[in-house]
Amino acid sequence: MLNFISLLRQRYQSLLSQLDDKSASAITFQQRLEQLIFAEAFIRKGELLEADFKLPLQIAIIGPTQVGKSSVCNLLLNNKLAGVSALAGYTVHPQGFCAGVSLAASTPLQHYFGRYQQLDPSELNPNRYDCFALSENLDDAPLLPPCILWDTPDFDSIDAPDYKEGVIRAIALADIIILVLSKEKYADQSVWEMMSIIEEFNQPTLICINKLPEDSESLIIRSLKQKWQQARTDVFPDIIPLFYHKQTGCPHWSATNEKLIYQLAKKAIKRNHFRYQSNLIHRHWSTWLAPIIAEHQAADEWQHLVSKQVNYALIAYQRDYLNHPHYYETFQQALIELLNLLEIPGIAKVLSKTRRVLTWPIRSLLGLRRSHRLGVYQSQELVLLNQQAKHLLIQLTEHLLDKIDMEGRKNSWWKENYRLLRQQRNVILEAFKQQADDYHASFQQDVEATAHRLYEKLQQQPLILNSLRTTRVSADAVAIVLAIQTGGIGLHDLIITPAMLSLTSMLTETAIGSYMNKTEAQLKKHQLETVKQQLFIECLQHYLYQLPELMSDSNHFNISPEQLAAAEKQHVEKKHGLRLL
Ligand SMILES: Nc1nc2c(ncn2[C@@H]2O[C@H](COP(=O)(O)OP(=O)(O)OP(=O)(O)O)[C@@H](O)[C@H]2O)c(=O)[nH]1
Ligand SMILES: [Mg+2]
Repeated sequence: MLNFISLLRQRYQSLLSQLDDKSASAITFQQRLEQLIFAEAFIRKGELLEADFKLPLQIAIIGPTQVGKSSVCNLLLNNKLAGVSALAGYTVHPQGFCAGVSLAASTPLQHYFGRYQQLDPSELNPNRYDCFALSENLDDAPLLPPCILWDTPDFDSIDAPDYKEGVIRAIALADIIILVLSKEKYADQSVWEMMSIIEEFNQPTLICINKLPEDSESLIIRSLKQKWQQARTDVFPDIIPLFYHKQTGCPHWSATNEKLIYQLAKKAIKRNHFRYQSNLIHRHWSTWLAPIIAEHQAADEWQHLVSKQVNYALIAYQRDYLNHPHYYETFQQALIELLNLLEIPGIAKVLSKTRRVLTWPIRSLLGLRRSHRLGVYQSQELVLLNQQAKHLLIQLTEHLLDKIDMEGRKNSWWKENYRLLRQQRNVILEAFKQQADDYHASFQQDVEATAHRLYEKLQQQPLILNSLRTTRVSADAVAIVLAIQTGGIGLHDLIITPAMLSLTSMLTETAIGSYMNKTEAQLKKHQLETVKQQLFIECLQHYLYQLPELMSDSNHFNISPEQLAAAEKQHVEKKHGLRLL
């Protein structure tokens, strides 16, 4: 699950970098990105618990800028370790202070913080955010149970977005939260947004109201309670009012609240972490995945569109070639091959030469063009197939333009697909042409096989065979062969010449007529299936289906339905307690 959440986070991050900061989608994506960083950090915390590192109690002091977080941290540590300043956004790194525990006990935290580097507080650089510090508090801290106390950066100042990830990591790590607020800041939207997001962590919380003016305590607490109830569904936590102590220059923690943090520590129950983790993911799951599902739907729609166009192309292929009385030539090629097999004296030699021209057109074409001695034979079928492929791409381009018009601002997927189709057009057409040439060349074997079947059938009818051998076919055929050789006529002209007509009529009128019709129908059926599979499905449709996969990760999530399904499965299993280790 961590891998999938990290992947989602990365994709949201790169998409966000492409968006205009102020756009509505940028704001939504920013929110989701934050939720994902929270979830990622919380899952990492779960990994620490699972590995049973016996980590000390973690307490995070959080709050908006200048409320006195670092001052409260020092107060609790009974030491001046955290940097205090009147400059807003002074603390920019999570800083952990080991109170009553050794620094060595915090070693696993480097794994938790991932790309964040652990440094000594003296090494922290205010201009580099991806680090955190850990140090030991050597003084007695009577208000704290043994723990690591974290001073954190603010989450509301202008620069906060730059270092917020550090705050999020410290918060997700914490077993206890100490929220520090002041009279000026307790009502800020940023505070309650944050408190709402982290409710799912179920961390025992304490609120410290710092810089409190005399006599304003009850009024602020009442108003604060309202704010809490608007943002959260859990019980309103303990409040500690902190008054300024003139002698120390620090807030003052009253003796009556001395044991409060010890009591909170007892409430910090780690064993429920996985339930909270799964609730957290469950709460946001559908929102996080919505744009990915939208991409999958667009891809499905695209595939539907492609297969519809492929079907139209196949219908056109049947209408304009297979079932076209003038243009269909494949079976006629079988008949020419039959002529050859009949070995009619006088033309056998000429025919066998011509056969190479007629039945191996692609291979011959090159030779023919080079020699210029023979007319160029161009397969009607190939011309038509390549035209169909071009037409199909034009139709798809038009559909994509319509889609872009219809979808308004949400059309980036379609725009990108349109761009890719235009960019890949020639590659696709060239691949199709190549595939069509290969098909056409290899299909001649089926043509020959058909001729052989007819010939075998004729051999069972010696009377017909003999009369065929003595027809005037020979004289006509020689004339036709010569005509083709000089480039005067093409194959479809040959079909309607007296030679072919006499051959075909002879065959259809004799006893093998029905067999011949059946053989022709079989050849056509097989041809349709071959063209459909090899050219339209495995070539054209395959290329077009895969087009969206060329989209760049910086513009699109590009998370496959399989990846999504695997993550869904893991999520459901976790939800039902079957934790995957
Ligand atoms: N008057 C008064 N000032 C205080 C009190 N606590 C802290 N301060 C002052 O408030 C300023 C900010 O204190 P910090 O503890 O640095 O506040 P912070 O929340 O850590 O601030 P950032 O790190 O910038 O987010 C400092 O100048 C402190 O001296 C208090 O109780 N009363
Ligand atoms: Mg500070």
